Amino acid sequence: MDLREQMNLCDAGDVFVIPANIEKTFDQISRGVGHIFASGALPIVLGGDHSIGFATVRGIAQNTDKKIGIIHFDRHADIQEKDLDERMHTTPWFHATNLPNVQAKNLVQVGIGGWQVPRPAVKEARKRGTTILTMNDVTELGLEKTAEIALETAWDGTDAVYLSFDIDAVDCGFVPGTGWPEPGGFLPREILYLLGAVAKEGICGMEVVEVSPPYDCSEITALLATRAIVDVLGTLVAHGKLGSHKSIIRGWDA
Ligand SMILES: [Mn+2]
Repeated sequence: MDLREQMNLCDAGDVFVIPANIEKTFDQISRGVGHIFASGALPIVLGGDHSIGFATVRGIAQNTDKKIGIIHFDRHADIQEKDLDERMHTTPWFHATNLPNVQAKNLVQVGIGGWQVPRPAVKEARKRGTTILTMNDVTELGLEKTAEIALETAWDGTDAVYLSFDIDAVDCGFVPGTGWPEPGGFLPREILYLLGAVAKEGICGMEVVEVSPPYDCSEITALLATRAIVDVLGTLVAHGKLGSHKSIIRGWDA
């Protein structure tokens, strides 16, 4: 498949953020992503660290009256309320699942089990009843069953699903260009399979986060991030789901 024959691709450029002011940065990201989403385009967001997950989901959630589930690939749970008294890259899902149309029961977190999974996050995930599939769970269940559980959870009573891919879900041997490299994660072919398997049902947006070019070698991390995105886009086309998100946009009639 040639994606350029199937869709119009546009680089909307960077969101104008203020790195020293994370709350203002969140507002800017939500406005930017919300604007793209409300236009009917499918937002594909390249982070940035995982703090943006709250702002990206909020941007979409604010432009629909429908419910949104989240499929989250990561070695980290990222669901504690604060870190060093701030909202940051360990906290997006606490705040995203406080949004009125994003429920914690529709958040599925796949690949968790890095050495930096703080107790406050585990406590919060249990309290809110998110679904965590650790890397060991994935190994025992197999990829196909893992994708099935992820889809069932995220789509339970929802109208759309957001896909959040933290590159550190992949074993650090394949992704040196990230801030929290973790041994023992997915193989590239495993994560590409899973991303495709969950994208088959359609998505209302996608982000790839925690890619850090200054730490990268031979751009191999950036290459995997790119491959993840084009595989998801190809999957949407192959399954007739490209543009399926438009039906949930508030005020959209086509
Ligand atoms: Mn992570």
